[in-house]
This record gives sequence, structure tokens and C-alpha cells, in this order.
Amino acid sequence: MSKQTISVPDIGTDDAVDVIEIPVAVGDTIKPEDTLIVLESDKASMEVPSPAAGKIIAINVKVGDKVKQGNPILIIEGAANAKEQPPAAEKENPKAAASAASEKPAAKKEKSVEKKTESPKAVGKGAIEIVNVPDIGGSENVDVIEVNAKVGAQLAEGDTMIVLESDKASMEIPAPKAGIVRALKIKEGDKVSAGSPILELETISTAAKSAPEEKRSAMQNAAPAVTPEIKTAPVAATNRMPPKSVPASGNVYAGPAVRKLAREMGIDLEKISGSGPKNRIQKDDLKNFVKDLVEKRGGALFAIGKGGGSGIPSLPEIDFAKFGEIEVQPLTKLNKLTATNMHRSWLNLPHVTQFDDADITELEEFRSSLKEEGDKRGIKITPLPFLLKACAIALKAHPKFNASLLNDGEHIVFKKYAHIGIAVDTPVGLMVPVVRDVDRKSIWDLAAETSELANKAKERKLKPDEMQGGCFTISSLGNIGGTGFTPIINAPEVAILGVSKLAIKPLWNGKEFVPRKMLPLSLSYDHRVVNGADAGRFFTFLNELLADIRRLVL
Ligand code: CAO
Repeated sequence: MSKQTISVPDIGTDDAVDVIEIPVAVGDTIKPEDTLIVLESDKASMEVPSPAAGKIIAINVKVGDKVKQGNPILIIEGAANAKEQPPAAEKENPKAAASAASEKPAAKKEKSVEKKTESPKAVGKGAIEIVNVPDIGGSENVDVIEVNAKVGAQLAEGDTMIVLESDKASMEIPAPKAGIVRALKIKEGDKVSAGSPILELETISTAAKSAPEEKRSAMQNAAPAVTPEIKTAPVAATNRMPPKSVPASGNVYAGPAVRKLAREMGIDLEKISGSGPKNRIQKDDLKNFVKDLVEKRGGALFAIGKGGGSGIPSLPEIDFAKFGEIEVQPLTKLNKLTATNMHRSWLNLPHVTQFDDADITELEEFRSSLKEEGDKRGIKITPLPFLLKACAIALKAHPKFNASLLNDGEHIVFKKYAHIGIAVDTPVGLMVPVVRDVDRKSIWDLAAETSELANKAKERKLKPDEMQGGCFTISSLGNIGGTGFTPIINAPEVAILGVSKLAIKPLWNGKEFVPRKMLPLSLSYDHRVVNGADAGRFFTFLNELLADIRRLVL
């Protein structure tokens, strides 16, 4: 495999410059133009892009080293996609990719710049000057990828006005002097060359520099020297190294690669503190910031008691001990899991709950009549197996309730089976075992199975597959009490039936009030799948089945 040593290119100075950042490591696979190191001289800083693709097998420099043009930076191997190596003579003196390209004859360059130059106009206290794109290493029609300057904003000398990106590098163009931006001549997406007008600057005296200037004074030393010609000529025409990494307005000090990444990720660099020299923001700072954000906000989104992402405000921390004696206990794993599932469902599914009472007078009579037989069989019959059976039949008759939305937002799945979960209250938290093929099982079988599953849940003996595949859930608080509640849907199911405590209520039969055993039911449904009318029909159908259990066998 071929090996290639990559050296420091022409950096526009014979002086040794500092290596301030090495964003690559041995073992990394790099592409052409990936930043290898960041250098900083007393005039500017620049990222050195890779001229080739390959795997890094050695790095010859470290942060803090001083390097000059021609010093080896690193060795790459297997440069299959490597660009053509420059001829030997050129190798000795490679052009900095950023400054890049062939140099045009000075006279020609000046002429072309002169053509685009406008004379300063005297307005008010300061003169209005047109600030042009300086010599950008011969690159032409370079993309404007960022416009940092804003009309009306005050720029300090060295503040980044715009960021340009060529096919070789990106570079920040600093303000040649302090002033107030009176007009912008370009916008993001424009293509510019040396001499293209950037903005109109009303120059101000050095006494009127921007407020945060003191803080970044050290960094401003890195800005290119300003010559009077700056009004009409390129900045630092003799300096082929493009001015880079100067502090941008708002105190951000970061290289173009970091800025580009931040832009792609939608991150405001002003929120990040840089760990590099002179507080320069490095790629790792950006990564750590994102990691922190995800851990602190995303991770807490479904955590109990916390707000987090999606703009949901957090609840305030309260010191409950201030108000009296307290005891803090850890949540069980099940508590946390339930909280996560409930929160996720509550946030993702638009819930609607409808209420109704089912007249189960006859059902209760029939159930009582089964008691003796149940004792013989060793099976206790509660209203639950009847509810299961009725729900399974209702699911078959109303398929929208036996459905799930796919995450693609384009499809809905209709299930041909009727597996129903039952919420079971256990000492460690809520569990939902699933009774399979409810429609095909007898009331005796369902009674036996629900009691077995409930016992297993209470003893924590349920297997994972006994809690999966549900189409619908029944949550019965009937033995506990209450006249009604709004159950949370067990997503990706689309509906859940809440059962409250049976009560004897007077019902008008057309002639008189008669006492009837009424079972309060609440049906929560996902309004993306089920409409109110669908729910009304489902509920009516279910109540008819429960009111006349002969229908369960039809
Ligand atoms: N109204 C009045 N009495 C009811 C009733 C109702 N709706 N439902 C059940 N009962 C009665 C039963 O008939 C039984 O009485 P008898 O012993 O006199 O026959 C008694 O209440 C106890 O029933 P059970 O709870 O043992 O059995 P079940 O089949 O009704 O319920 C189970 C089983 C596992 C669902 C239940 O024990 C349970 O855990 N419920 C809690 C579910 C829950 O926590 N839901 C909330 C989820 S969201 O937080």
C-alpha cells in the first residue's frame, strides 16, 4: 500500500507558526479537504486541508509545536483516491490549499480589483467605504456561506464580516477596520471573487470599538494588518494566507470547519466555550456540547419528574424537607419503565376518552349462577372474562380499534387476531400481561388464564412474550372503586377500556325506575385513528353485548 507524507504547505510566511489544533488521530480515514491541523501565526490562523484520501498511520506534530512550510504533518497510507502528487519541484514548495491556486500577475490582479473599487463617500462623521473581498488566494466565484455582518451593527476591526467557501477551503473575511455596517452588498449563496463588494462601512475612530473588544483583544492581534488601501484594495495583498479564524462578531472564536459543522447542526457557537488557545472553539467542544445537550435534555425527556426536550418546561426542584418530615425511596425499574411508556404515549397520541355505563344486571345474575360450578372447577369468575370476550368481539366488528399506526406516518396495520392486555396492579408496579386469541376462548378458559397471568405478574414470573402483542387493553379498577377514570392508551395500541366499580342505579324502563347493576366504562382512543363517531358505535356495540351476553355466542 502506498504511503504519503503530507507536509505543511505554503502558509504565506517563513516564520514558524503554532500548531493549535489537530482534529485527526492515527487510524482515522480521511478524505481530500478534511482538515488535518490548524495553524496560527501572529497574523491569522488557518486550517490545513488534506490533499489526498487515506488512513492516517502516523502524526508527526503535536499541539504546541511550531512548524514551517515543508515540515511533515502526518503520513497516510492507501491513498487510493489520492489526488495526483505534485511534481517534485512543487513538492518542495506546495501551495497552501487555502491560499491555493496559481498566483496571478500582481499588476493584473490590482487592475481587476481597481475596476470593482468604489471611492469612499463622505457621510456624517465617518466616511462610508465599500469593503471588498480581499485576495483570496486566486480563487474565483467562491460561495458566500455565512454573512455575519448585519446592517446597523457595529464592527470592530477584525470581526468576521462573511465566511467564504471555495472547493479548497473556507475562510473568514475580517473587517479591515472598525465601523458601522450601513449596507450589505452580498447575501448567503452569492458567488464572489477578490474585489467583489461586501458591504458599506461607516468608519469610526478606534475609540468607538465594540463592547466585547477588550475580551478578544488578544485574538484581534491575529487579524491581518490593515493598510489604508483596504478601502479600495484587498486586505493584506501580500499575505497569501487567507485570514481565518479571527473572532467573529459576538465573541465567537472558531475555525471555518467548526463553524460549518455548527451551522449544519443548527448550533449557536456563542453558547459554547472554547477549550483551545485563546478560547478558540474546537470540534471537540462542539461534540461535547451536543453530547451534553442530548444527555441533559433528550435523555430526560421521558424521565420521571423532569421536563426536557420538545420545549416542555421542567418542573422546579423543591426541597420538600423544608415543609416537614419526608422519606425518599428509589423508584423500581418497573416504575420507571411505566413512567416512560405512559409519558411517551401521552405525548405522542392525541387521547380522547368517552364514558358510558353498561347494564350488566343479567350478566351478574348469570355470573352468580356459575359460582358453584366455578368452585368445583377451582376457577373464580369475575366480570373480567366477560369483558374480555365482549371486547374481542367488538374489535372484530370494529377493526379501527384493532389497528396500529406505522411510524412512517403513511400506513395503518389492521390485525386479524384479538390479543388483549389486562392491567395488573403488583407490589412493584403496573404490569400488562396479554391474553392471546381471546375471541377463540371460552369464558372458563379466559377466567382461568387471567387469574393465572395476574398471579404470575404479582410474583414477577411473567415472560417477556406474555406481555407482548396486545391489540387492546382493559384496565379494571372495579374491585377498588371509583366512578370513572381516563386510562392512557398502551401505544402502539389505539384504544383502552377503563372499568370502574359496579353500582346499582335506578333506570327508567318507560313505566318506572328499576334498580339495575350499572358498570361504569371509559374508553380512551387515539384520535388519529378513531373518530368520536367510531368510538360511539364501538361503545354502543360493546354495551349491547354486555347487556345481553347471549350475543357473545352469536
Ligand atoms: N365492580 C365491582 N366489583 C368488581 C368489579 C367491578 N367492576 N370487577 C371485579 N370486581 C370484584 C370481583 O367480582 C371480585 O369480587 P368477588 O371476590 O366477590 O367475586 C373482586 O372484585 C376482586 O376481583 P379481582 O380483582 O380479584 O379480579 P378481577 O378479575 O376483577 O381483576 C385484575 C383482576 C388482575 C385486573 C385486578 O386484580 C387488578 O390488578 N386490577 C388493577 C388494575 C389496575 O391497576 N389498573 C390501573 C392501571 S393504570 O394505573
